Amino acid sequence: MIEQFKKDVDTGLSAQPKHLSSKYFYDDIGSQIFQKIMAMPEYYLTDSEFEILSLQAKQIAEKLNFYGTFNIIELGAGDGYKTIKLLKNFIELGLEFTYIPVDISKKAIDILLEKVAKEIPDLKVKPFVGDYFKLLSTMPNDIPSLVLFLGSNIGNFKKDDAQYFLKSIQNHLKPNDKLLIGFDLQKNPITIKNAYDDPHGITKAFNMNLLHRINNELGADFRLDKFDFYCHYNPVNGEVRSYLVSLKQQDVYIKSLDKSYSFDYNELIWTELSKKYSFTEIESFCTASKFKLTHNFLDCKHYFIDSLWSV
Ligand code: AVI
Repeated sequence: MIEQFKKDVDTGLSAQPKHLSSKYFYDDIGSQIFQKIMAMPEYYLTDSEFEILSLQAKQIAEKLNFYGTFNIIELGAGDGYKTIKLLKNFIELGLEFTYIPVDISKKAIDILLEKVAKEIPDLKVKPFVGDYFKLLSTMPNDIPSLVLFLGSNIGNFKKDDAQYFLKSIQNHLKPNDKLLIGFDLQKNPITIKNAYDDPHGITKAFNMNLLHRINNELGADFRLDKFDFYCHYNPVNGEVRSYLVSLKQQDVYIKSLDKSYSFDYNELIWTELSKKYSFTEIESFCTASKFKLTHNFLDCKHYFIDSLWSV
């Protein structure tokens, strides 16, 4: 894990233009900051998806067409805030299922399990720490699965990577399985801009934590006061791009790589893509990854879609 982190940091900071992957945002501190982001009034994604899973659980259950027991496999389970609502609703509807949260972080799974045990003590839970596809390839043939990939996590993938990821999920599913996937929709650009360029500075802290992490884990000497945060939403292509900006010409040394990296005055490090989708893009992703679109569940403001796909 640390070797891959070192390699990616070296590749990203040696590239022109420089980049670092947002997948490294989520150490313990980063995950806590992300909780704060999700609680911000400007970050509408959480409320929109929560509304869908709260108010449309019955309709989702009907569209699943599952008879008898099934599995709910959640990829990148996170804190479970929205999923717990869906699980509770499914239980109230009398559905019988086992919840299988999957995450590469044991800590994330442990926190989630504690929460689930408190809120839904009778729920059957079979957590899995590790690779998504490893888990998917071990699922039995006789019980159908609903795979959840919520929160517009797909929006953090570049287009080709997203396509490859969705195709890989499709390859691992059985004929009766379903995928419920969250997409953040294109909307008034000001609403989107405010969700990422927030006035509280929380998204800035989320990005800056990446430098803090490189300092701590790789022995770098990034001076956090010499970098700033910038983000931009382009309504033409639906991309929010986030950056760190070097506030002066400076060199940063990374001990574990025994290498220095030069930053020009105002040079950017691209840290994150948060893609916002049109209906057409969602449909073409679905078709290109060989799924069939069963139903789109939207919130009342039409900000967000949980899209149900069949194999
Ligand atoms: C996890 N992911 C869907 C979030 C997003 O909206 O792209 C991460 C995030 N970055 C800044 N704010 C939230």
